[in-house]
Amino acid sequence: MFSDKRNILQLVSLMRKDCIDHVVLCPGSRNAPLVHTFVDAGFHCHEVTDERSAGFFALGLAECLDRPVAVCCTSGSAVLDLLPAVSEAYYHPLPLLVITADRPERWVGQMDGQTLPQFGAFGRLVRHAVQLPEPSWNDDDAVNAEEVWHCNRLINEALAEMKRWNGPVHINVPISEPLFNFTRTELPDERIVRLSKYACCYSDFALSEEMKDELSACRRVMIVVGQLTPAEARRLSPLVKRLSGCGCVVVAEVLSNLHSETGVIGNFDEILYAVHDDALNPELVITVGGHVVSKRIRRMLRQCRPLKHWHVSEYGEMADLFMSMTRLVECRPSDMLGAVAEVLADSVSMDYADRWHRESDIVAETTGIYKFEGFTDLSVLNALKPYFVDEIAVQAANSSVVRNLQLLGAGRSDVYCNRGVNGIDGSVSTASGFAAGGRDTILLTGDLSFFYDQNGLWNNFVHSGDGALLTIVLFNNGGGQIFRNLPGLEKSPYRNRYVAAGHVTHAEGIANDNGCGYMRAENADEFALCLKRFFADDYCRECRTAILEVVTDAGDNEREYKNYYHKLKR
Ligand SMILES: Cc1ncc(C[n+]2csc(CCOP(=O)(O)OP(=O)(O)O)c2C)c(N)n1
Repeated sequence: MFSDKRNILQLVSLMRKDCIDHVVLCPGSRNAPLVHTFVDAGFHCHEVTDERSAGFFALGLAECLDRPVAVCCTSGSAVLDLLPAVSEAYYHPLPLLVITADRPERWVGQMDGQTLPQFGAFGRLVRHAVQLPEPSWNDDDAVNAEEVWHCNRLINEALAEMKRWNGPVHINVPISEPLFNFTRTELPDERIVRLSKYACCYSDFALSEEMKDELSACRRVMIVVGQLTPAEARRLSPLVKRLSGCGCVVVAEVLSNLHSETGVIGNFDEILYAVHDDALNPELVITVGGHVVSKRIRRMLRQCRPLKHWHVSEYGEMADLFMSMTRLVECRPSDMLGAVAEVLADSVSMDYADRWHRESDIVAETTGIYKFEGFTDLSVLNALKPYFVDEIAVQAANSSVVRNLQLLGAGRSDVYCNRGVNGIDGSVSTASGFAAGGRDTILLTGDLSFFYDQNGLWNNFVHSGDGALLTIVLFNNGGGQIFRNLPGLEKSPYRNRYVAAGHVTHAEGIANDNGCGYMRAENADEFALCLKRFFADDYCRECRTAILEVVTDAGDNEREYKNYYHKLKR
């Protein structure tokens, strides 16, 4: 039996028709009619208490399932606790359907408790926000019939905007009392509006004559690939390979999920550290994908100001990252790269690409024989590489972890990271949600990110031990290691305590509280002993979620990091 609230049933019916069948549910009374209906209607329901965590959990699920996921919470500050995940979803982007239960509008601001202006609360960080009316079941009343249509239209609008932008949308659902009548036996058969944008817009994408001329006039063409989903990366791989083979320099970070056999230059950040040579500067830059981690490539391109910069954005967003954009191309990356490959074929000279590849080989040779000294974040990460295999997804937290991963690579694993707004506030929850989606996951995280989001372990997925395995490697260097790599900040005596938030916390208690397996290694010998046991099949399967805490020294890490780069200098 479902709730008797018509707006709720319209929403649930449309979500089901739209195949949005995973919902992260947060506790509360105002949203209880929604919660009850989702569960009773057979949705995949994931209980998460902390809304901040729930939002990120939903993002992890959406990444794993590669489709929209909903999160549903009660009224009041619970809504605002979703904001960090909403902002990540906006800039990442990821399709997140935010459903918030509310009091009827007449009670907002009347000291009625747990009430604040929810409609519009996410401001510019959602692609669309709607507030549903509360139609009754009286279909004989013409005004009410319009309310029913209005409610349907608003929900359809929100769902369409979520898909159009692949981003977050907000549906605020006022629910009048009485709240707990679960008397309806069926969901209404709602009219759904399908969005058919892709099929009609992109099927015959080709470059304009003007673009062809611009492209042919440039001898040094660089393609910068930012963060891609693994699925996007697989689609792009053959095209990237083709483009690399016809003289384009394709630079791609680990988060692009493009592998070396496509001919991409993955160690471009190290190259730019080692060599300063104008011959490496491009004339035309084409950017595809999401965010780029490397500051060096941004700095280099801002300084050299390429003649042309074409930014490819499926959603048509201006991102003039190198202060030199000359063209915004609104299409899918695969369409664009396919069209570019058609034009270039073998007309571009290989000189520019050869130069980059020579530099890449020299850097690879140096890093290939680099001997990690001591027990550091880098040496530990290097030792983990054999575990980054095809079937495993790697979730990287922000800060040093994602940068170190960029240096050492993630093997054959698909890699994910909350790079939308680079928060340290949701990595554990995102990884939890991802694993709840059914795929074995390794989370690599720094200590501040881990302790910040420890509620990411406080959910039914981790506690029940059902589903895929979640393996967490926690690099505990006693604070924000990244702040030791910021030139100039060492001049502040307050760096370690206040900026890097130095601490002496360990994760054992958190692991125990949440029923997770736990091992700790404080030196190379302990680590060697732990490693095999930790990743052994029986240990992981027994624990389901397990944490390996490696305790490293921030000073040693700093030295190793600098040394690693220093060896590259010529
Ligand atoms: C929510 C949020 N608060 C603050 C920051 C600023 N910040 C960026 S990196 C960082 C330190 C992260 O430290 P840790 O997770 O331990 O990683 P490490 O650099 O030590 O590997 C902080 C505080 C942020 N990105 N997000």
